[in-house]
Amino acid sequence: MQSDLGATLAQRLRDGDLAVAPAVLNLVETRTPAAREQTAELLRLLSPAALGQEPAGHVVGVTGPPGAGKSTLLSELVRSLRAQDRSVAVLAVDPSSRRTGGSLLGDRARIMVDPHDPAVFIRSTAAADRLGGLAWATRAAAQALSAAFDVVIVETVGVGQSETDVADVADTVAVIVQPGSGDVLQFLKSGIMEIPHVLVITKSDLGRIAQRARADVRAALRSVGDRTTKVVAVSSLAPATGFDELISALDAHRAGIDVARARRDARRRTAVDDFRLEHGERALRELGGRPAARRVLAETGDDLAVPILMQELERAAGLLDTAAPTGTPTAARPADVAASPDAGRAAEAPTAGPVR
Ligand SMILES: Nc1nc2c(ncn2[C@@H]2O[C@H](COP(=O)(O)OP(=O)(O)O)[C@@H](O)[C@H]2O)c(=O)[nH]1
Ligand SMILES: [Mg+2]
Repeated sequence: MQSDLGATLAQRLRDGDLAVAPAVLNLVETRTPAAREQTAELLRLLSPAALGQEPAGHVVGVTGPPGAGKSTLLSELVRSLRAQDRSVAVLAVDPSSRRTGGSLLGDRARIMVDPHDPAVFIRSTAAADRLGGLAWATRAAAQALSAAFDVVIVETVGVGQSETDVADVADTVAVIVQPGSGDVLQFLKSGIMEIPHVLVITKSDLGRIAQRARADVRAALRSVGDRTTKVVAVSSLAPATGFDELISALDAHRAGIDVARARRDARRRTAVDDFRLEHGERALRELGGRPAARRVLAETGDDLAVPILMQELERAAGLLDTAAPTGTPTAARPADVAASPDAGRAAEAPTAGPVR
């Protein structure tokens, strides 16, 4: 692997070269130590510390149960964004195995875009290598691509956990539901599901049932005291409706938040998660748990990339001190970690609960 690949790709993204997107995905999805090093360099060079500002792209998380209409909606959303002359990258995280049966899965659409449009990039990634949550590569890709694309959409499938996961990479989280999704309403009301920034009801062409869905969702949000989530109804079938309103709702959310601060907090959460995945729950406990990790990170700069934050945690945990004499009572063994970067990941048990 080219030893300055991360730097080369970072420079091309900084220059707004959208054609580099496939190479960026190939790099972040490669799991060799050399590739991980180049990915870290890529992220470091695209961090606000290096850029002097947050990458300008709007990262939008789109999540919802299978069959809700996400792919069909994204085809139309991409078209609408392109009509506004905004470049779009879509990173779709596919659940690689079909965990549930049922007719909803029988009729799946693909995201349809103009294959000759150089300002649109679409990539599906399997979520198989990550036990719960968003693939590490997808987070890295979203961060990197937001330096060049106007909008980066991260699509995940599920309800209950996926909107929480996607919140660590997205500025704005939109949850997609179709009319008659009683489970989503229950999740909202019971607090199992984090309240999204925008709630989208699909298939509004279905008429009465769609109108009732909108009223039910509004009532569910009110019942948990939410007054900020925008509820938008769309129909993705021709003639598509609601997409200007959807884009306005996404833009309005982002305009109303402190992006730098939200991203800083998300990068810190991600660094702690990555530390745990890499070195195991035990290493995190030795460090003093999440509160101690958060304290370590609170001392670091606001604008640092995740790999740098992770190094700070490793330093605090004594994991970077490879010269430590043998017999030093450290919980984690740097040599082992280096030899098998996935050891920590593989050792993690899947978290129970999320419905995907
Ligand atoms: N009537 C209607 N059907 C839709 C609409 N959007 C999607 N569908 C259908 O719903 C099914 C699932 O859509 P899909 O985009 O694959 O959902 P995903 O699993 O969430 O990606 C497909 O048969 C679509 O044709 C819509 O706006 N109106
Ligand atoms: Mg789909």
